[in-house]
Formats: sequence, C-alpha cells, structure tokens
Amino acid sequence: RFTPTPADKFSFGLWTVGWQGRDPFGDATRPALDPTESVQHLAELGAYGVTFHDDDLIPFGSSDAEREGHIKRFRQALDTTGLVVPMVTTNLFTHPVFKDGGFTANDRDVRRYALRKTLRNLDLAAELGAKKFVAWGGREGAESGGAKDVRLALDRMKEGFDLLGEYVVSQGYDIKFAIEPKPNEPRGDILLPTVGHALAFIERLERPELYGVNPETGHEQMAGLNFPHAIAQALWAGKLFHIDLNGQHGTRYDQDLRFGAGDLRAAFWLVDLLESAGWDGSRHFDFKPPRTEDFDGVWASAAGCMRNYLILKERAASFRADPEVQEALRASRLDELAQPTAADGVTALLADRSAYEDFDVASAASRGMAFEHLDQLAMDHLLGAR
Ligand code: 3MF
Ligand code: MG
Ligand code: MG
Ligand code: MG
Repeated sequence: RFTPTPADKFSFGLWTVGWQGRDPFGDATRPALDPTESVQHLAELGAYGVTFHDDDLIPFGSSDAEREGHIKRFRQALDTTGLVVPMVTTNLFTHPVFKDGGFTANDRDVRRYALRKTLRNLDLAAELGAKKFVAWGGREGAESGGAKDVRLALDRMKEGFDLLGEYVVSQGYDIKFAIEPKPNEPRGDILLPTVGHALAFIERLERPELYGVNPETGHEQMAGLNFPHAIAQALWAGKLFHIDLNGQHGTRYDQDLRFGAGDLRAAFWLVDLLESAGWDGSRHFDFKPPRTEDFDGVWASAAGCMRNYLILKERAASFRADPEVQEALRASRLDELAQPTAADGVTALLADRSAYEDFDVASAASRGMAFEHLDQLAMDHLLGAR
C-alpha cells in the first residue's frame, strides 16, 4: 500500500535529490551525488523517470570528450534501471554570464550564447527521447525599474521561443516546450511571473501549439495564488504540458519542500484534480531535501513525495466515491454548473420572462450553497476520519 511503481509515473530532477544544500547564507551540507547514483536510488524507490538541466549531467565547461563520457555513463544507468527521461531543461541561471538573463539579457552576445546553449541541449533531449523541454527563465527579470524595458524584453523572449520552435520543427523533433512561471527569486521580479502570464504570452508566439506551461506548486503559492485553480485553467486551455510538484508555506521564499508538506489542502485538491482529469503526464517532483538532512534523509524525503501523492490519491478517490459526498455535490448544485447557461440563444433568453421579469431574486438570494458541509466531508476524507 502506497508503494510507488513505474506505472505511477513519478519523476525527479537530478538537481532535487542532488541538491547539496547551498543557500544564500550557508555552504553545502552534503557532498555531490553522481547522477548514476541518483538514477539507481530513484529506480529502487519506484520512480519511472529522471530529468535534468544540461549542467546537472555535464558540468559547465566540459570538453566534448568529457561530455560524451558523462552522457554514456548516464545512458548505461538508464538502461540498467529502466528509468526514462521524460523531460530535459537548460540551465540559464547559474553561471555569472546569465546574471542579467538568457533570452532577455540586455547584452545581445549573451542572448545568442543562451540560445546556442539551449539548441545544443535540445539535441540532447531528442537523443534521450524526452518529449518535453522545460524553460524556467529564473534570471529573466530585474531588481529595478530602469534596468529592463519589459516590452522589449518580451519581444526578445518571443524571438527566443519562436527560434526554438522553428528548430524542433526543422529537425523533426517530437518535443514540446513547457514554460515555468515564477514571480521572483533569484531576480527581484521575474518575467512571466504566473501561469496566467505565461498562458497569455504563449498565444503571441508563432507556433502556439508547441508551447504549454510547467507550473510549480510553490511558485504560484509564492504569489499568493491557488495552485489547483492555476492547474485547472492550464488543463482547460489544453496547456498543461508538465508539472513541478512540491510544498510551500504561503508567500515567502521558494521553499521547495517535499510534496505534501506546506499547504496540504491545496495538495489534496490538486491530486483530486489531476486524477479526475486523467492527467497522463509525469508526476514530477521539484523539491529540495532540507539541508539538515544526510543522504538517508534525502531518500526519505524523495520517498515521502511519492508516498504523499499516493495517499492523497487514495483520499481523493474515497472522497469522490462516498455516496454522501455525491449527495452533497448535488446539494451544492455542481451538476447545474455543467449545464450551459443560455444554449437557447440570446433571443430566447430575452423572451424568457422567468429569467428576469418574473425571476424571484429574493428567493434565489436566500438559497444556501451547502459548501461548508461539502468541505467538511472533504476534510474528513483528507484526515482519514471517513
Ligand atoms: C526554480 C525551479 C527550477 C526549474 C528548473 C527546471 C531549478 O525555482 O523551479 O529548478 O524547475 O529549472 O525547469
Ligand atoms: Mg520552487
Ligand atoms: Mg524551484
Ligand atoms: Mg521548478
């Protein structure tokens, strides 16, 4: 029970379990993990996939021969464990050259370098069979108003993404892009700060069908937003291409806690949503085992992400299957929300006196919605009290 298997489609970034615990105030608390060791452990824990930034696998500045060696050893680890690479992403934030951004750096030569680094990484993604390519523009932003002309920066962002789209089409790669929003950190303000901003940006691209979003739990919550609502709108738009699951306590720094920590009720509704929507992509964890942990703690934290997802999946299923919940949903008229409002058309609506002239506003206003009973049932299921 609650034991993950590859069929659950859990995946982890190499940078998650491999995080050494370096933060703005303190040095590393753990030694580096070899990527092949991470692959081995994640497979043993029941994961199906592993993801990485180019620099997680191939240290920045490696020679071509070293690069090939790293890729070869990684491929061998994948072959022996059966782990797959569903997603690849590019690091355009660690090296000082990207201090003012990658695609939107004021310096044109830096932007051209960022695009070349990304194109090279797209080739690697295709080589390893990844179907999703995540782009988190952590350094695309500013600390002060005059430093960035945001309208021009968005022109450059569009130019960059359009060029990547042109490249995958010309190469015949079966790869789609997932833009990861974040409001701030490490920049004071980051461009495309929320899922909503990213969805609007995508519609301005030349090939919008190639682009979707990769929302992260904590990133929306840092902006004080409702994560399940963001995911619901992304699903509604057909734009949920990937997801970063983790835990966060409200609007503070990016905590990257293990999934299930932080806002547990949001996690419950999120799992309920993903499972009822039939989400068939990865359940990808982008978390950081706290720097208090040794390697036992790292693997306990990774296992906890998956276990919490499976527990919440069971809790959400028991909520949906409960006849009393189904009755409560009807009492709250969720079925009525599924009915079109005016399928009879504007003329019929105008002719319908019961819709306005004879509408009993006072009686409609006095109807209770019965949401509190419904929510208590959810709470009971979440807490295992039913
Ligand atoms: C930062 C993030 C990033 C992205 C990663 C993958 C380092 O807050 O969430 O993790 O998820 O770049 O795209
Ligand atoms: Mg985060
Ligand atoms: Mg993060
Ligand atoms: Mg992330």
